[in-house]
Amino acid sequence: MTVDLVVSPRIRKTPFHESTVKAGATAFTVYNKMLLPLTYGDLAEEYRRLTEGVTIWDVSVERQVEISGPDADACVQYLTSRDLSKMKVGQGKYVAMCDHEGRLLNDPVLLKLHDRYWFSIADSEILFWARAVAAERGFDVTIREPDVSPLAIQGPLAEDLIAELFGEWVRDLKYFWFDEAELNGIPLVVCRSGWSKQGGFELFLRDGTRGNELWDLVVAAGEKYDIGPAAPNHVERIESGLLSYGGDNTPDSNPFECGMARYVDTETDVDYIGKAALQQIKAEGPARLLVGLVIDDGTAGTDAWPLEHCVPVLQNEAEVGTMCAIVDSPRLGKTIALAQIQTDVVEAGLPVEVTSPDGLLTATITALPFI
Ligand code: THG
Repeated sequence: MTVDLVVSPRIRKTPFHESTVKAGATAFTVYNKMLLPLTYGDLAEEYRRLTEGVTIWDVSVERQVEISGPDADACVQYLTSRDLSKMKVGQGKYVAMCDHEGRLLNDPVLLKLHDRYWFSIADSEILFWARAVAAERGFDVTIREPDVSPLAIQGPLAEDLIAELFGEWVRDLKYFWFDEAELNGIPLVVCRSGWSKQGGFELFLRDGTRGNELWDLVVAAGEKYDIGPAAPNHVERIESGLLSYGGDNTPDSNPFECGMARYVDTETDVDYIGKAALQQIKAEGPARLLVGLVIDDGTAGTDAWPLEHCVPVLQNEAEVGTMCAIVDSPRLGKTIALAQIQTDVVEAGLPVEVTSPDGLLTATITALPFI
């Protein structure tokens, strides 16, 4: 039986969609109201290529929320719980956006271009939020979703490939820094970034009509590096401790409970939404922490990818947290998980138990990242 996908203007195809289908994408999900390819049918091979070679990912779903105009600096700062006063044009920063209670609304990569900012967002409605805040505050800004779609090139061989396509200058880009560039006249931003710790770049396509052309150019140049199609990799990102917003946290989590403490500046003169709440949470200490779990023995039904429901974490039969992701790590040879666990339990450092199809499994709490 084949099931056709019904796409409407509500659920959008990406500029690379045709290429991903041709390359053999076998599963998609919806993210920011757009189709995100998840795999090309062999996750083990995609993981191997990502950790040893180079892969190409359609991550157009990381939509940009663009803020420009006379008050852009002030508006962007007010939306961000990180001090941006030293941020330079050409720089990107991983940031937290919080509400007035300090709840995490999104964890974008923020790019500062010469005349505008892009919040490169995870899966939540930041366009509405930013427009509402700007209007209520009277900021003189224009906020829109531009025609910009990131294509990630990830893996240890990514730098050689990107240098071949764009020149040796890309090797000097620091993490999250970027520059504007063209490939065959296709307008792009080339940024050293991506949702893996294997090294790599993102090409922000600035003309959605030319996505398949860009895909083909990268794949042709990547042939000699044995490039292959892949997608944000659940196993690698858990090993690397990268947050999946909405996957690892609840709508009530604050950034301290999501492993984002180092991106919250509470001792700063700049003002931003949620600052007082975040100062108070920091002073009192967060209720939970995002930590790693190493499962002591057995497998916890890890083919259930991703976990459809978060499951309780127990200690002496009492619920002390929630586990929302679990995988077998090829590089560690262990089953590992991400969980939000009560701070006092984390600090005590004693083993916990997770519920699994195999029954209760003992697990050791560990700091992130695993690798
Ligand atoms: N690329 C782009 N936009 C994005 C993502 C991306 N938007 C949503 C989502 N991914 C944002 N989430 C992350 C999470 C972690 C990192 C990048 C994006 C990351 N973290 C490094 C770390 O944790 O070690 C470094 C962060 C730092 O120290 O500044 O890279 O992938 N365009």
